[in-house]
Amino acid sequence: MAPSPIPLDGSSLPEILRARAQEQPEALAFRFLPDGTTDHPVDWTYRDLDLRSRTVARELTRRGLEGSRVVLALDPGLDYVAGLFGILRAGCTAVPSFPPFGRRATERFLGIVLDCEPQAVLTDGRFGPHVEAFEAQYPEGTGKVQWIFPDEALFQEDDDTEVPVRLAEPALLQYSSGSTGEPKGIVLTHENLVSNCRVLEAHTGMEPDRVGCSWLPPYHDMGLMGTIMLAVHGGWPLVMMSPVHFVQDPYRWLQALTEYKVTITVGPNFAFDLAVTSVPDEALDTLDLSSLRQVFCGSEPVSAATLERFRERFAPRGYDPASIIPCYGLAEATLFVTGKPASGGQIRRERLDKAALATGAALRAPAGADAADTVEAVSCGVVAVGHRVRVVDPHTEAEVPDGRVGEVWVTGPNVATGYWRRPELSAASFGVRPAGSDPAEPSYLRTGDLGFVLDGELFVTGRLKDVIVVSGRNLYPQDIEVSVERCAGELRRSAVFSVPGDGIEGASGSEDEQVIVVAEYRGTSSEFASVEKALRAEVTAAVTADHGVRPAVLHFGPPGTVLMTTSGKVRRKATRAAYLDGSLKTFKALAGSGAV
Ligand code: 649
Repeated sequence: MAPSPIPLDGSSLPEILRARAQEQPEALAFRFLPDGTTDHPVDWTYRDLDLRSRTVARELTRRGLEGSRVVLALDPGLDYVAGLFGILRAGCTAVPSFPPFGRRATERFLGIVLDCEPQAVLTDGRFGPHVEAFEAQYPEGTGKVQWIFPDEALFQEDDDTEVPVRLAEPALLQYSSGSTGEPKGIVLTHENLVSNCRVLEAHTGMEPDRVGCSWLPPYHDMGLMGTIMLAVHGGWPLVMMSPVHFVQDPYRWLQALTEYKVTITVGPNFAFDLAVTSVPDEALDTLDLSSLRQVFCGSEPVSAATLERFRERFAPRGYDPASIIPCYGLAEATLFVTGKPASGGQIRRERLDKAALATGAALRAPAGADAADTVEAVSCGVVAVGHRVRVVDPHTEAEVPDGRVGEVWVTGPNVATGYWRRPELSAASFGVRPAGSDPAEPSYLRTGDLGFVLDGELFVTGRLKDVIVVSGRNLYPQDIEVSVERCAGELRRSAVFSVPGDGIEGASGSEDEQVIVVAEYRGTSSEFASVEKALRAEVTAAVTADHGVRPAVLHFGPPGTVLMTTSGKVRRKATRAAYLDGSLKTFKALAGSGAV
């Protein structure tokens, strides 16, 4: 199953797939676990993927769709992968999405369709009966859409209708996972897609017996560009399951890692927490994680405490903590920006002076400093080969020295060309240069993330838009959220944000921003009623002690109160908007003003 060295220079991904199908037709390409367990795996070789994706391409070509945008709205699975490569092979631009089932998914799907105005949508046959009503309800943007259902009839005979693709042409429009109201499509060229694979391969090296495993949604950057495309580019097998099956029972992820001797996998920080808390003791001895060599952890702040708990629980089952790779990236840069060096050994963590960090200086805390006065930061590693990261003062746009917090700016071949049909926003986000730099320098992407560089490694501290400024100190909501969630096992998720001081009933009319905590309580209304008072006191005490600020409002609600993106990130702005317009979920019978 050793991947053959296919010449990659100047080739696009669909061309690489074709070469793989010729040179290693019988090699396993994808193994899908339809129910999330290892009981009924479905395997596709490179020949299978080649055939299936070619039939999709042929259908698109037959319909005259070359050069057009095709929304890929299928459930996670093998047909999704065939659809993706079929669209690329037909010379179309793929727009990854999910099927429009359910209110939220339909809203987001519609947002994407209205923004990108596709010529076709490749979606689930179960949507067929709903097309007419859907078009009648949303006439603008859907009128010219051709609906294509990849059923058996589509996957038939085999003829070759490959369209040559040009590397500098758009291959994919990636919509970010958060926005419903104002979707932004990131335009990625074939060059971007290949570049991302190449730099990740350079970063991770090439193991002869690599096997990947992913339960990530295939319509977001990490699942799509990080796992599916990387596997085809490298020619090694990828074991996939649906994110739904992972979330229902996270043991399935570890079971697949064990069963298929997986060497490389990936997940956001929350997945590692979930694995620790939800795999029962009695299941532990069915696990063997000793084949794992590279375990990527990115897409949200990487917590040293989480990784430590994961190590404690799974090191006895063969997990090697040196395999973890904290990493940072974003869809605007196709995916990958920084990661722990492959030869990096243990993760790099720094204990920093909390008060200094709040003023923008990353200073190592003196040995023996009180834990309450320090923050533990995990390094996201070194920048991808061929790329450059600079940390810039977001107001003056001048580069700041190492050890100072500023906005992370990135340049290099992974960086997208801009947002679809948004020239002004694209220029402001993608076409900037640090103040005083040579105009001959390449332009940079402003990531909107804050971080600092220490000894050549990037530490991400938070998002510029989320930072709360109280008395001249920068507070990072995710740090406050950790304090909230540590208070009680029944508090599972929280969102922290600020509102102007004069906007709150019962709060002093000060100029400062007021901190609002929204938290989910896992229990019934009456259980909540019995603990509410104690909970309020505990959360207030913890936040005040850890961050020197007293929350003005604690809003508790049932699971679902905190708004999330489809990739599992907290949507602080949306939660704030829902708080302000009174639409947050709450324990109704008990709702008071919430002021403390
Ligand atoms: C970030 C994606 C980074 C993201 C992933 C490399 C099988 C298994 C593994 C494998 C191959 C096969 O969140 C991913 C690099 C994966 C290699 C896998 O290899 N994109 S996003 O556009 O949805 O969001 C971007 C934002 O997320 C936050 C930042 O705000 C960023 O702007 N973010 C982080 N925040 C804090 N710390 C981090 N490490 C963050 N990474 C992303």
